[in-house]
Amino acid sequence: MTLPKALIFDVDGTLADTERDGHRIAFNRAFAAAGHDWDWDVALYGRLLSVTGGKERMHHYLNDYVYRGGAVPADVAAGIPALHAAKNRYYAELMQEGAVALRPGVERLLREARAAGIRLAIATTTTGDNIKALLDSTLGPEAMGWFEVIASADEVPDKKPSPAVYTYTLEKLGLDARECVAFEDSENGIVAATRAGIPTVITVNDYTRGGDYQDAALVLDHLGEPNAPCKVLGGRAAERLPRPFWCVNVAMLGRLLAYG
Ligand code: XBP
Ligand code: MG
Repeated sequence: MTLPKALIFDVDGTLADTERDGHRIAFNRAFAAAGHDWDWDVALYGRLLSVTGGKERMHHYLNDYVYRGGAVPADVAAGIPALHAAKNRYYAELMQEGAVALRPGVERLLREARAAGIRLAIATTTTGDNIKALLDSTLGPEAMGWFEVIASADEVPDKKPSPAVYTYTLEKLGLDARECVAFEDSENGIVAATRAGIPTVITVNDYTRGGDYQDAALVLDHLGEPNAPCKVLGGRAAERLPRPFWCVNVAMLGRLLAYG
């Protein structure tokens, strides 16, 4: 059985529900601290997630929701980087408090992959500090070292759905796309990974369920745990899975690649 040579993970929404329970709350704290009456509730944040990148998301919100097509005042636009930096400080605090847990099956699969000698990488639109805050609080400070390549907005400014963060990751790993499996949770994520040619497993969350994942190898509700089997929601390889199927493990990822 040929195993994948590397697993490449998105962070927000894939490793953990950081969007709803982390970034969203941190944005709201930063807005309040700066005296803005902007409030991103759970539903509104779901709509704003169509724009990747925290700074880009704030620009979009100001344009479409606050100033509604009128010009955003220059001083408000100029305040976005500082607001974003404050958001990231609140985000780090939330992670330290343990506000967000990893999604089912994530830690299990990471540990299985390491035990099998499969290389690990991260390809995300968020920043290195935010990745570290999440991994430190959920897996411990050594977990950053589990990932041979960490490709974030710090390394690759082009945000998903651009494939740039994935092509950069492949280049650093020195691997072909079809030797790897990507893990994503969103439409922007599947477009990015697919444009880079990487077979992709989607684990949907409350924000991304119902998206267009026709290019995915597999669409699941999560990666599965012994006490919480995953559900198959779709994907090109769905019909060819071993039965009973309850979790993503390294052996089935090898078969997934073999299906083509
Ligand atoms: C994640 C994002 C990010 C986060 C917030 O997308 O779009 O903008 O929402 O992080 P993906 P920043 O999961 O596809 O990588 O504030 O650091 O942008
Ligand atoms: Mg994501």
